[in-house]
Amino acid sequence: MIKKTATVSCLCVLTIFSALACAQAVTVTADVALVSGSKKSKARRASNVVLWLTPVGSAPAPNVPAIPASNLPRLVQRNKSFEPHVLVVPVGSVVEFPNRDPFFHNVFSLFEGKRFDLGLYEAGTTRNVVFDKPGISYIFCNIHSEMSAVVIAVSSPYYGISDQHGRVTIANVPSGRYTLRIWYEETLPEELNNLTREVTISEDAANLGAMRLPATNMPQGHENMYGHDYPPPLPDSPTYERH
Ligand SMILES: [Cu+2]
Repeated sequence: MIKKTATVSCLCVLTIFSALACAQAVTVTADVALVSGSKKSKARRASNVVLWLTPVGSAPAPNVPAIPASNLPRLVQRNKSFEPHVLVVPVGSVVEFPNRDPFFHNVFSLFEGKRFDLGLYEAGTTRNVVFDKPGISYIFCNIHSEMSAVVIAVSSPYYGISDQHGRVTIANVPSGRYTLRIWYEETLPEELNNLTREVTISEDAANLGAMRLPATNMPQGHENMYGHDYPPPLPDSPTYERH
């Protein structure tokens, strides 16, 4: 009987703790817009802006739940492009790179972040990459210069990416102090660093408000995995798309 009572009390305490934890976790929102050229120019809403929050000071490091193998994040190669163009994952995530085109791709990332070369792989096959360190990885194909994507690995489960209206939503953020970081493809790294700031999240302060990011026309183009310009396609090669 005593044992049973102890178990019930234990369950009660656990329930109260989890209820408290739930009550303190809030949905953080923000609205991002881009400004280019002069500061007076009109801001435009932007998708694919990434925000993430990392706990500050003595706050315990958040537990990042493992993603089941049946539901891995993926960068699909389809119609000579990557879908999605921007992918955010917690550090340690396995990302799938399935080739859904009827021809070969050769996916690589060699310039920053996670470095890898998946080699040539054919239609219908897939490869996995573990993003085991925080950072920005620029993903390209060594055959099709027009293919590009970005994988952002963050050491926090609290991240979000803006939709077409510029709205970012980050669910289940416990109240507390965080460092807010922002990434956008067309904003220079030093500008992004300037936007890093500390924020306090609570039920009364879950909206980070409007944010304006300076957008720059970044230089287009990149080198292939050998550090050279892309050669013109060879129509007779089996690795290229046939028309
Ligand atoms: Cu390709």
